[in-house]
Amino acid sequence: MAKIKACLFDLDGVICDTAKYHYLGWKRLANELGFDITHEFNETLKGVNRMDSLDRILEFGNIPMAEEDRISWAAKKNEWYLEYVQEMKPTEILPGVLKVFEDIKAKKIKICLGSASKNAKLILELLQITHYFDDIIDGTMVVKGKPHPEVFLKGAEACGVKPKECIVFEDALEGVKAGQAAGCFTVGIGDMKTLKKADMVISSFEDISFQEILDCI
Ligand code: B16
Ligand code: MG
Repeated sequence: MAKIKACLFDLDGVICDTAKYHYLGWKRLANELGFDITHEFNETLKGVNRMDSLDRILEFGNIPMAEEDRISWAAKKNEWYLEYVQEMKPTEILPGVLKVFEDIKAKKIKICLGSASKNAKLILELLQITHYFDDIIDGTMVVKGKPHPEVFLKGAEACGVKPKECIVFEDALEGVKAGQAAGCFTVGIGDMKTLKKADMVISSFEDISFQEILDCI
């Protein structure tokens, strides 16, 4: 394995738990359309971009919808999501994340965001962690959603390094697939069974140091 020169971080589920706010938004949308979504179903939406998530939800609720209406429902969901995240504070940064950022910086390795979210920059601001990032690739900068590797290929390019010199940190299977398709070393964060495709799986940044991760590559 090549020397690691950049770390590409997913946002939702890796740095903070915005999934619960996405869930509230999608649930409200489903309810207004006359059906409901479960927490389990919401799990399958992790890492999936806004329009693809909406398509999966409409399919789940068996609701055919014209393109124009899909766009306006997606916009409504986003308005609700923005209301919910308004009060997010640095206390919502997941355990161990700041320590891992500091350890990466100390080794002069770059930090880049690789998120499907079009609201990623706002969330980084609310959490007051924008200054840690050398580069940010978010949902406004990619055409193809995860599991397509575009977001991580652009992340590596923005950092001026090769994909094989990057570690991707991801909580979603779609994101792990994207990281692998890009040719990066992938670290899954969360459940071993769901993320077993990753090169390495950890339950949280609290349980392992950055050096221990490097030692596994
Ligand atoms: P937005 P990530 C993803 O963020 C979320 O996991 C996913 O649930 C969400 O639908 C997607 O961003 C799009 O978000 O509606 O804010 O553009 O995990 O790639 O950081
Ligand atoms: Mg995620």
